[in-house]
Amino acid sequence: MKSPHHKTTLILLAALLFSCNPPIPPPAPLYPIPSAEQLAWQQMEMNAFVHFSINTFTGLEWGMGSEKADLFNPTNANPEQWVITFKNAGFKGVILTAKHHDGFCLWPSEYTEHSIKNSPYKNGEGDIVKELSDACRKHNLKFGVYVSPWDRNHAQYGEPGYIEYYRNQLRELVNAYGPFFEVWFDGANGGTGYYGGANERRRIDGRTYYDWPGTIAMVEEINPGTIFFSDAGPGCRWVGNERGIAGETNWNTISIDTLYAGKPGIEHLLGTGSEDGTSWVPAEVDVSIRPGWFYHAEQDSLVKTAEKLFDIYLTSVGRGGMLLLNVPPDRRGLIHENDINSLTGFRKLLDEEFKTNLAAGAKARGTSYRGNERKFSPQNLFDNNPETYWATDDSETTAAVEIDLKPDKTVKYIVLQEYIKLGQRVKSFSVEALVDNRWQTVAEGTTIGYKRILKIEPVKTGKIKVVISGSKACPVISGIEVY
Ligand code: FUL
Repeated sequence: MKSPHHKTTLILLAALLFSCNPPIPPPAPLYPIPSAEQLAWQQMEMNAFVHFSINTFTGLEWGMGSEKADLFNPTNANPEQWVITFKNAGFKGVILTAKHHDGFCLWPSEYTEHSIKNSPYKNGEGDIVKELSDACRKHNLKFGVYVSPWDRNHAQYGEPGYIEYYRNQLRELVNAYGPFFEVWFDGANGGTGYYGGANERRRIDGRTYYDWPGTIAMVEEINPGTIFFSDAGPGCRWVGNERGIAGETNWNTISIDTLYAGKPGIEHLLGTGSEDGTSWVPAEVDVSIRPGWFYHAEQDSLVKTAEKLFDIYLTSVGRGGMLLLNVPPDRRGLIHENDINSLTGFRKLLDEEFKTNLAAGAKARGTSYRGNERKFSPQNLFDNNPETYWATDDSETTAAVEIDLKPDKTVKYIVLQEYIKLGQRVKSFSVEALVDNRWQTVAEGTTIGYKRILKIEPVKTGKIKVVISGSKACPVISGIEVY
């Protein structure tokens, strides 16, 4: 029989061993960090925007608000065709202009007569918001709405009564067609409008008039977890242009207390975010597949090509942003053939260009990793698991990893991903390729964020090195792909 002393000695020994080698904790979060909803939203990467309304039938981009409801008359509307088109192209969600600046509602709102219920579409029995949200549910895409705060039809626009009306409409929408993954608050306001017949210019103070916190709290109560888009977030922010381009430096962080929707002069800041920003508000890159946001037959020949869409993908998703690509249905109520062709080509390009990850299963050597623990080793970069990562000790803010591709491969793209659950950290990095036994710099950059795609001059190489040259705290990288 073993003595009780023997047992005590064993326990002591184990305790001693454990105290010499306590498990290395993961890096502490670097605040601000994304909410669970923001994280899921960023992982969607690409969504479709649908501008469809009275403007589709008048040829305008901004209706005055005086248009007769009977102008809205799609002959063959088929929101399911839109959804199938978007799904085939790789989009994960759809956002519809339930109401644009002219105030016309695509659902039979009980709060106004300026809606689809007074149009010839399905003899006033149609409801595009319902038809599209049903189709999204059927095909497993997420659904959201754009509800223009500026309403050129409403008589009370500019007065408190309109805010009540706006909130009633939002509540009506969320209750009937929610949950919404995103709600879009557009900052645009040109002043003039029909305003119930007044036909005048009305100014509002964008800082105070809408009382966004009150509106957001109301929607949140019915539909928790919605991402609210505006120039000032809080869920996601406008990227500052409508050309499909996020900043090459793109922080998810920004200080929103001084911002508000429609504030002039903040476009550049919205594109880059700020390194020391106090809130997590990722950038959304909204851009149209056509010159206009609404369908105009004369723009049928001006649909962006598959190649152009691919470039936009690189400057949006490839810079850590969300791509919101507008594809407007035509007067039939269908996505036009030309748009479908471009989208099909775009999807083909994505599949071809990112077909084989040359780093999958590669051997990697890191200059260092956290506590020399396998849990944090660079091998995690290639396991295709977004939950594992390569991290260094807290004291290190630079690091490098070498990826063995042997035999030599031709490399065109490098994809880097930070583990943003613990915050955005990397401030500068470079990528090198070993050519004729010499390291050549093939790409340099600042931020990485959720995803950074670097298109490089094609290079034949057996080894790629990613160098993190500056980071706000120890770098935490979840993936590197090479194509
Ligand atoms: C802008 C609007 O004025 C355009 O008509 C369009 O809806 C675009 C997405 O946002 O601010």
